[in-house]
Amino acid sequence: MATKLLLEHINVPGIETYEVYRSKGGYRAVEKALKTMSPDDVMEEVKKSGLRGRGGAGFPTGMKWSFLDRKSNNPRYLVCNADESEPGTFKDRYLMEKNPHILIEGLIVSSYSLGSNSTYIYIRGEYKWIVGILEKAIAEAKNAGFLGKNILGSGFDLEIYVNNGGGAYICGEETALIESLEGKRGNPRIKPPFPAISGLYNCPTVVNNVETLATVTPIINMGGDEYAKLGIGKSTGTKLISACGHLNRPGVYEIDLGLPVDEFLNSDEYCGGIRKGHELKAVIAGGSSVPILPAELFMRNAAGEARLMSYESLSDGGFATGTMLGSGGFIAMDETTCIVHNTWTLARFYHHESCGQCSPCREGTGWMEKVLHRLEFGHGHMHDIDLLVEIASKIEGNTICPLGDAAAWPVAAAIRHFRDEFEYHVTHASLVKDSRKAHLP
Ligand code: L3W
Ligand code: SF4
Repeated sequence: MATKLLLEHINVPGIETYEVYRSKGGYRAVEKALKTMSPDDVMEEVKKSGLRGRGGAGFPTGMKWSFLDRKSNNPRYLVCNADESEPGTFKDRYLMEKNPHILIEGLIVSSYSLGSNSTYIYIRGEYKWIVGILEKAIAEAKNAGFLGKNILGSGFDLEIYVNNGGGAYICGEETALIESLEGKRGNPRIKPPFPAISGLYNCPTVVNNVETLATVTPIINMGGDEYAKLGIGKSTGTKLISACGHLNRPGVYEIDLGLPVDEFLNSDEYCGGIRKGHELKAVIAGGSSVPILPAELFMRNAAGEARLMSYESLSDGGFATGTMLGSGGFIAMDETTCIVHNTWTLARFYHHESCGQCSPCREGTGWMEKVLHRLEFGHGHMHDIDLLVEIASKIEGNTICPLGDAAAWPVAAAIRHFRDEFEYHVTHASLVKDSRKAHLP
């Protein structure tokens, strides 16, 4: 039976209200932390838990917190990254919409540990209706004495503010988010300095994803050591996965890290298998920025060993056979999917969302989109396929922020694993042209 920490009460009627959340043991973590623990004790529990950033990078949360410059005389800030814009990723939306108090509770405990008296939730422009849900939860928590001045007599003051973004994917990159929060255009900054040293208003800042900060609530309740017993190896605990595509049961699931991928795909507790009469062809396992892999690379090997839903197992084999757990946006595609079409669609997205600061990303994403358009609509040449690989290699590692890599990897991986489909679009150009006529933009 899967462990439920974040989604335990998700279907309890009224769980989005303070009264019901409290009746289910809500705000116990705040009471425990502020009455019985020092800020450093809280950080120690987070370190012991082995929690890693749930937004995509998987960076150890306790280590990130320990980088925060505590000697600075400037204020310190905690910023919650709710700019969930990665295609295929909708787990933070689900959590904030259905159980906002678990996030607010995690934010209070985390702010106490980091010494942040003003904490911000930066939420993507398209999630406008969730702003009201969060603000209501914040008002309820304040009314109950869990926010404001001298919380529970601890001497700790905290206000939480919600900031609605303008709808740009790039504002999910932590330094672009900070620029946007300061009222500027959301252009990523060059790192270092990392936000831990110079972040919001050039003050020490920690930026963590919604799921990461919500998970601090159960970690404090159960203790870091107990949390670390869940999961596998350095992939401790549970993870929210948003599953979509050609599945019988798409949705948001909380899994114990280390769950075999084939079990996640086929069990009725999770995705319930591929839609009737079809076969799995490919999977993007961690949001659109991670390499696509053919179905066979997710299946058991000859020795019966399974590929696991963990940071390590999914990246096993590097770019030859591996991908990433990323943000947990699991996109399943059956044999009706055209990989060329899919790759072109993603290339359009990244070109549109590039902030334009660095030439390899600004120009490269544009060229990849153009060349893929040629191939998709039956006007491509054989040499276009290697041209795409070359453009992707010129972008990778040569840009200010990870959007460049995120744009390059899906294209490179699609050609690495499905080259025959790109070739088919050249060798069967007239067939492709006919089938695409109706879809020409
Ligand atoms: C202080 C150091 N801090 C690293 C911090 C750094 C950041 C974190 C991880 O991109 C990825 C991206 C997307 N001193 C530090 C330090 N840090 N060294 O650790 O840093 P990094 O650069 O590895 O990652 P990132 O810039 O946070 C995130 C991928 O995730 N992704 C994202 C999807 C988008 C969503 C969404 O819509 N919600 O999740 C999916 O795979 O491509 O590679 O905080 O400051 N020495
Ligand atoms: Fe902007 Fe792309 Fe450079 Fe990131 S990699 S800073 S999105 S141009």
